[in-house]
Amino acid sequence: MNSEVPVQGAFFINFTSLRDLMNGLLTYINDNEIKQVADKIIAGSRLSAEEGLILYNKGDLPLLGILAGITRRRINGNKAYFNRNFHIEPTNKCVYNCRFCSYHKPAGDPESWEYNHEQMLEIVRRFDSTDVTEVHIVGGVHPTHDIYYYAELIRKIKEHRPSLHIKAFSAIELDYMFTKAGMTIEEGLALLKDYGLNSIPGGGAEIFDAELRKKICAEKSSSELWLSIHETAHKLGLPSNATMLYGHIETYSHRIRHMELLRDLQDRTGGFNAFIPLKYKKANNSMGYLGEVSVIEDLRNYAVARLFLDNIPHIKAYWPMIGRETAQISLSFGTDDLDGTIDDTTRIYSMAGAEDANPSMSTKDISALIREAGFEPAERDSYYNIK
Ligand code: V47
Ligand code: SF4
Repeated sequence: MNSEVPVQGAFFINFTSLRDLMNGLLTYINDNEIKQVADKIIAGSRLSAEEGLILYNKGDLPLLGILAGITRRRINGNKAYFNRNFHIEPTNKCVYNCRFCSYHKPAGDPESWEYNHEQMLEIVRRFDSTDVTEVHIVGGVHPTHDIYYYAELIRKIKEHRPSLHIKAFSAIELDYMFTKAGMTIEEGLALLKDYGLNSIPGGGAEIFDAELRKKICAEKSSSELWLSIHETAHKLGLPSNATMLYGHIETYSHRIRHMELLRDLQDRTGGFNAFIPLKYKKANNSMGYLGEVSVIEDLRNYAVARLFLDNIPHIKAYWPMIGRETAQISLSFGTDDLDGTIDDTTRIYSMAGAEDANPSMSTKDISALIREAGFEPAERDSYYNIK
């Protein structure tokens, strides 16, 4: 039997000698704490919050890359996933006013928009002759569009293209719809599922610490509500994603606590498909004076997420936000999913100053980018079945 398995990018080592290799590497590290954490990772043990913090505080980029590379290969082998998708952003009018948001505009603003059902179906019809498999629908929290408006939209999209997977509405949009309709979370989600909703995207999580939430998105639904909506969705058979907005005023402890709450929920339900770290982008919002964290910090953060979230199968590098090159490099720091082809259908990040102003990649482009990084492209559906 050939025991050679890929461990890091293009070079290959024998797994039986992994401990020897790591022992060799670890002799160059003078810090006992980080050595012990590295040992636990190699043994495949769960990290405590304290150990996660040690990684953030003391783990240098090369070590984190090697450790996250080992873990990502245990979970996902050499595969890097992507899908064929497009977005619909129904409106950027929003009743809230998150300080980091560059997207929402008040009604009457020349940059505000609001699509009706027919205009959104027109976007769906544009993809009729293509083999997209998923539509991602997220927008602002519109003051008057209620749950029936969105349920009807889902019904019409499904009627037009039954096989299209509908991943729609952040927990924040859902909370507003349910409250307005006087429904419980369970009733609201069951209704949308009945109309054809298939899964829930990860937005609105931001950072779960209540004090920070007061400072950056005071009006938004609480962390408890966000978690409760996702937990209920999982129980109803709707999988979801989780995000974390990082690189603003949070500390490493806030990031670890955020991920710990997700890991606890995932232990209970198993319903999260992917974790998506979202780097704070500074253009056109009121927190721009903070600047942005470096690409080194992005890569360290991906790696710690991969190492800490041992029960969430996929770590997504959302390429329209961080750019193709960072997304490509991130594959060597624990990520295994690059999201999808997008086809220039999202404005959320271009308005916040994203690297890619007109995000669109063909499956050929994504596959080439993945191969160049030493990984194996895997086109997936929305449940991560390989197509
Ligand atoms: O919740 C808003 C973030 C999120 C900024 O589930 C910003 O597959 C950075 O959740 N800088 C919405 N981030 C987008 C989202 C998402 C994206 C891609 C894939 C999936 C998925 C979900 O965008 C918001 C907020 O955290 N955001 N403004 C900004 N200036
Ligand atoms: Fe509204 Fe979402 Fe922007 Fe907050 S992040 S202001 S909820 S669109």
